[in-house]
Amino acid sequence: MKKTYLLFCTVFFLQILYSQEPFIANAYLRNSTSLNGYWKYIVDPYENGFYNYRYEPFENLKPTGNGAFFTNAKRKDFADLVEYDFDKMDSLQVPGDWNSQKEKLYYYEGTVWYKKSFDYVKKDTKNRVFIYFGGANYETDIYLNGKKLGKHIGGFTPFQFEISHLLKEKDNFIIVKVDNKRTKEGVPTLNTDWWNYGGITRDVKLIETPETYITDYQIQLDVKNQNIISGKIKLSGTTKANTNVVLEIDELDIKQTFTTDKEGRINFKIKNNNISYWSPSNPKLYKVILRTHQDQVIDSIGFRTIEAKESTILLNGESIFLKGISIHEESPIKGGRSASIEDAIQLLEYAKSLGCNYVRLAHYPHNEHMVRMADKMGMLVWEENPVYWTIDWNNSKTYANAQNQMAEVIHRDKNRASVIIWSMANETPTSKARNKFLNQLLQFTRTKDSTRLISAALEIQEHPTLPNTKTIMDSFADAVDILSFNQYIGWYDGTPEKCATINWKINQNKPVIISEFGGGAKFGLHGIKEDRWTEEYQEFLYQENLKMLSRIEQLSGMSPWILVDFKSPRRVLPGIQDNFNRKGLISEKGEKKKAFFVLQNYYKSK
Ligand code: GCB
Repeated sequence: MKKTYLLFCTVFFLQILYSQEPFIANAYLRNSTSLNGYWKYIVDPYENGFYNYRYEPFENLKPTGNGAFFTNAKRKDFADLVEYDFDKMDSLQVPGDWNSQKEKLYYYEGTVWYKKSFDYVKKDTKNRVFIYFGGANYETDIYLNGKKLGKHIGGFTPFQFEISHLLKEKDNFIIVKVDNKRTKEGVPTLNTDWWNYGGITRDVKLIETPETYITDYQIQLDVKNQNIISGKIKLSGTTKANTNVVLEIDELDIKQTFTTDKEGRINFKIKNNNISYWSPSNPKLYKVILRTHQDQVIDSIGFRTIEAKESTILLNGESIFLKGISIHEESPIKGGRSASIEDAIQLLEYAKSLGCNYVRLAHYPHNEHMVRMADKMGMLVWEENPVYWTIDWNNSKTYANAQNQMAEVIHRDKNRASVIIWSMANETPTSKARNKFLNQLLQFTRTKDSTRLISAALEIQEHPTLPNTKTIMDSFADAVDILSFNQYIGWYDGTPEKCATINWKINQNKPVIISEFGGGAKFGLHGIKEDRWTEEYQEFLYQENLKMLSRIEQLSGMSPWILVDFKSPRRVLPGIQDNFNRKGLISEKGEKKKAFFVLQNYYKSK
């Protein structure tokens, strides 16, 4: 009885948490009002503004009392006791992590409260208004004018709330509690090799729509027929049923009207023989317009197909080798989490100059500028769920969290031609519970998006009978479309000379992508090639690895670790690491190391 009740409570809780109406499609290009800029903040390690002294959340109390930070209380008379005042506090820039903005918050993991005031006059009184967050790490509680809008878990995907009912023309105040504490049940969990940046790390905006509006759509090339554009459109609002939606792609002479069903949905197929297919050498994007009598959305969409056939990857039916590099979401311009379009362009320009046609966005969904720019620049993309290393495999909340993050990144990026691979996880230790977790996630991903390839960064094993031979013994390798694995021969496993002695026996008849290999070097440190941390060692490691990897029959691509040195609290070697993982081909100051040119030459030859 007790058990059933508990299960009921968990399911109920998860439903509340993850059943908000999904955020609006194409928030990126819709007309909006930015709430970026300076926000007042209070650092609250004890969550004093959230719980009273009996550790009861203020939001459950009536009256709430002056202690609750989300009420933005002000002292009303001489006797009134209010022990905080947002308006007298310092400010943080949004979007941005707090760690790199304030020296005192460099290592901080906990709660910070943000506050911003704003006025807003609707264009039409009947319109609806939503507040949209591109991302905040890790758990976020959001309040408008003292009322709770909701909570979001997951540091790397968007969320929104409708605020039409609470919005005033003057003096609104939005208060956001962001908590980046790591937890054992979290996704990611306690242990990672990157900086746990906290804060409202991505754009915040207000989006105004008519009462019935275009909430979602997916428009792409038909998987089975390259002369057909197929898609789905969805309206939300009281007049969503039986409404006409016009789809226009001028350049293809397409202008068609469809009518929604009872649920406000449309499924369509349009034949067209003149489509110029999107690819790295032809990143053609079409202006696509969707229009109802009230609403209009404009997007830039590329049309391409992607398949894995035996051991080759086919882009628009033609075999392609993925010349890639792994990237963390860190700004090469000012350090910290990257958040701007300039950061995205800089990172992708680096990858271009390396000769890449592909990037692995590790180890979590990056900000939307990255995939938007990848679409424009002709860069293929691997996107990844932060199921990293050890996860609490048996915990249903952990699973729900991972699945929700997957759903949100698919929801955001399903119209991006550049995105070709959804990665489930990175370097997860095999076990029954882990296999069940990942298989469930994979099934879920396929039902959400059956048009892209699925992979995961796995690990290698010693072949059970053949000496000096590496293989993949992981049942999840049978489930994925692309077999990817990380390997560190020459760094964690021996020195670069070892590469020459290694053979590969990979039994899966699938395309193979080496999702990681690499080694550390401090830019400007020179010596003999046997001397670890020198640029020469890293250069040698790349030369030997590239020779070794070319002995893999099914090799279809790679994304070595990593484009730029990045911050990690695990990396403490003084004078060399100083909190940076030094496996970058470029230093955090933008200086190219010798190994950069080894990989560049290899890609030129491909
Ligand atoms: C890995 C991880 C990556 C680490 C890297 C390293 O295998 O996937 O997150 O940063 O190794 O440098 O050790």
